[in-house]
Amino acid sequence: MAVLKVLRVPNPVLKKKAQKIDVISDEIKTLADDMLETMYAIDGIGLAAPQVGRLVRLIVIDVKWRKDTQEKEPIIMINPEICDRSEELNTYCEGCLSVPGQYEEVTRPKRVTFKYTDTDGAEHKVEADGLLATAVQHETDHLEGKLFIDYLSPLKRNIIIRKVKKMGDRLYEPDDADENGKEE
Ligand code: K1U
Ligand code: ZN
Repeated sequence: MAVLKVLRVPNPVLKKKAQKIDVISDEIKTLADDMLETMYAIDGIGLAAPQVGRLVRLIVIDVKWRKDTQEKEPIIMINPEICDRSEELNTYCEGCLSVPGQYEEVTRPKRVTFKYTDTDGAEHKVEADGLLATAVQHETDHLEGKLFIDYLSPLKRNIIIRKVKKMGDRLYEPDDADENGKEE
């Protein structure tokens, strides 16, 4: 397994639509394992294939991940699709591994029903709320080339992109933030 490089805004790959996976090849299974290793290595709860430069419809999520106990409950989703969204909304302060160090409130449907294929080719349909519902929506947005900052005003979005560009390739350190959690 390998830790992959995660693309950051404004990389144009992040704005592209990912392609459906027709064959669950060994290459796709290895990519899924590498994405999980990458997600755990940088403390994420999700990761989508476009974030590691692969334009295929593959996401991984683990909302149960706890670094201290190493408790894990990974889900690998091939061709995930949201089939139903609640009218009731929920606001969550989201982050993104492609927009390091930046957190903003995003309002989305509170509950969703989604389906996906696992690496053995079995189909699953799941009803979710809470963090899983938010994470599935965030990750499936990545497959459409949409980022959480696209829900913000153009002004806020451009300020965030400028901050991430300024950061270059260096790792985000929480020390970069001031006492309000905002970066210099
Ligand atoms: O897609 C990604 O870049 C991963 C992203 C997923 C996500 C975070 C928050 C809400 C929805 C989706 C992250 O994991 S960023 C890390 C993070 O914000 C977080 C980490 C642990 C618990 C909660 C959030
Ligand atoms: Zn993201």
